Amino acid sequence: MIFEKAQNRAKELRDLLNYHSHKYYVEDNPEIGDYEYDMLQRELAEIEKEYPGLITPDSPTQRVGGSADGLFEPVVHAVPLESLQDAFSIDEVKAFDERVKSVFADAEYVVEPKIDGLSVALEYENGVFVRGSTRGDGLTGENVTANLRTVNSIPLRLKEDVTIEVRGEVYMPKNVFASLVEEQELNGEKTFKNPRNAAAGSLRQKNPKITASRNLDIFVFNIQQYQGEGITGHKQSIDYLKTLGFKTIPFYNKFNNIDDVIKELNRIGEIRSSLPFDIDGAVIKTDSFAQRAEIGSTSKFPKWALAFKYPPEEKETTLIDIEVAVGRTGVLTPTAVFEPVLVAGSTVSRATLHNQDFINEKDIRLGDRVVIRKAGDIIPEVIRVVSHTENSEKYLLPTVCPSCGANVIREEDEAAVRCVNPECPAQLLRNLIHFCSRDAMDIEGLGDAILEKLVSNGLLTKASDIYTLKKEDFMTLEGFKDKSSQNLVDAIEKSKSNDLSKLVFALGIRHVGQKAGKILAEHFETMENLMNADVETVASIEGFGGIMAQSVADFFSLEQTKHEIEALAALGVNMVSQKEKIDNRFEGKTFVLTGTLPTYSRNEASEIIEKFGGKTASSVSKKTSYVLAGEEAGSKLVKAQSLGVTIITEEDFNEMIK
Ligand code: 0OX
Repeated sequence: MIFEKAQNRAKELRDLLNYHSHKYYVEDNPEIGDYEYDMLQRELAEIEKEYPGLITPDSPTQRVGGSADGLFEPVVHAVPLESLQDAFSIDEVKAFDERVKSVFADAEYVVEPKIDGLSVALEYENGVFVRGSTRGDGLTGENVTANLRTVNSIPLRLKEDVTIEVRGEVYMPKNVFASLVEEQELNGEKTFKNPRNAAAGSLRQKNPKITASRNLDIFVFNIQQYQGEGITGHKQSIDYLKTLGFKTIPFYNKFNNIDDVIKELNRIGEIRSSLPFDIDGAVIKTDSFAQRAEIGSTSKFPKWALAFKYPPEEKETTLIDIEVAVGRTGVLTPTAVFEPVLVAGSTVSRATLHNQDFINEKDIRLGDRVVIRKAGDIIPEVIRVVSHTENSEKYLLPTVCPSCGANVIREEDEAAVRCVNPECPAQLLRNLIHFCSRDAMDIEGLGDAILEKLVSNGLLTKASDIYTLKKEDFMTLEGFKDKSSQNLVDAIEKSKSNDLSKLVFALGIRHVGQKAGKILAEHFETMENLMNADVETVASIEGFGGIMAQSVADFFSLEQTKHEIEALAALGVNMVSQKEKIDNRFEGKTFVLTGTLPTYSRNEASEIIEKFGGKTASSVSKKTSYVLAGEEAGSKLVKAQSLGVTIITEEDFNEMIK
């Protein structure tokens, strides 16, 4: 094709594609089929391939695979993207109205849904989309132009060649979210919690192709910057944004009194769960820009707008069961299992009951009729009991651990009931990770992943099993060779001679941190003494409170603990404190070193002297206590003799430090 013809056709195709893209993605009213659209797009791509100079930033071929320049670089917003003040009751809405009306008795309001997505700013120069950024902290966001270009409802070229900055909310439609989660589940991937998180995760992709595959959408609801004239109010501005080709906020009705505003809030609340996108409220905005300017803003939000938050939807159901699981920290967590109910757009059948106090407070019993809602529209929770069944009894958490059968403990001032059995399988991995960690037994190389494998292979059922592991055991693990296996065996062996303080900390006794481990080891000197100590003795140690002492006593009173300590000792793990008592035998003494000592270097000898509280000096004086003389000692030795300073040999020195 000759260049001029190609140029004309390319322009024609771009305009056609932009037109049909708008019909499809913004108006939801396509005029041509997907096939026809693809053919047009392919024709344009072919021309652009032949004449790359014809590629323009607003070409529909540039949505995916266009430039990713500046992705995630900071963008300072010329006009801040303000946030909204929240209101949770109609009274607060009325108070807002009074505040506005006290300034402008004739104020009118626009009510729009509050989309639960991510705010972004879109900048257009002469009608062409040039930059898009996240809200960030409102003042500075991140450049996400390449990712926003993949959002089909964001026009790459406006219908007028205006220079304008707008604000909108990028969101993931509910149905898109549902299929994404289904796909993630199928692939065994971590799933997104809600459409908002999914939208955020999709917009923060380094690869715009992934963003493109997520089918994000946008609603534009604000003009941030615009030089044009004649727009004096919010409703009018959104109408204008619509004519420019933006997909604007779906309803934005104007009202001249607060009662109608409240009716609109209720109407939106009622249709909320049937909308194809998540909303977390409705926004009330003073319509007139002139009035807005007068009313002004606080440092955080405009005083002319308010976000009304809907209370979470509530549903009644029957509590069928309470399941109790033991977490990796040993805490017993009760979960309510109820007849499935549809709440805030999805079916739920389980909710955490947190702990015994929560159950007591609400007097939750098996068989109850209960009210469920979703906190933040996401996490199901039991909010109250409607009625008990006849003859029902108060529910109590089990007194033994459902995982290992050991007695559970509820500490004073603590809501949680926990299993402190160090051998409890539910807590095993966490305990092992802690046991091997640097501040504990410091077994280099024995990290989370290897421990997990050893546990799942059945090679570790308690910490003491670590000391039974052989090189061959590691060789069976993927990726382990002779050398790496030997290194682990050596690291395990080395840890046997750790100080008692490390072992005490490694045992993972609740409330006993590294420092407390050290104090206990130093105080009791042996594991045996520590195990036999009663609560009072432990509590009498400085820095030990009642809770800590009780926790130590509880831990050592368990049969399982006793077995474990015996096993560790039998496998050669050190059970005594090696704390060097502070020995200041050289306190106040000054040594001068001269000549070459038979075995110590000067540095080594100085270190020993200092360790015992002594000092070294470089010249001999009357104040010198000893001159440690080696071979070929020179003038210093002579001076020492003349001053009558005691002269010692290395042999004498060794005697002194014995
Ligand atoms: C939304 C939404 C967010 C403009 C002035 C203060 C906040 N999430 O749907 N923000 C605003 O308004 C901005 N409106 C909305 N509809």
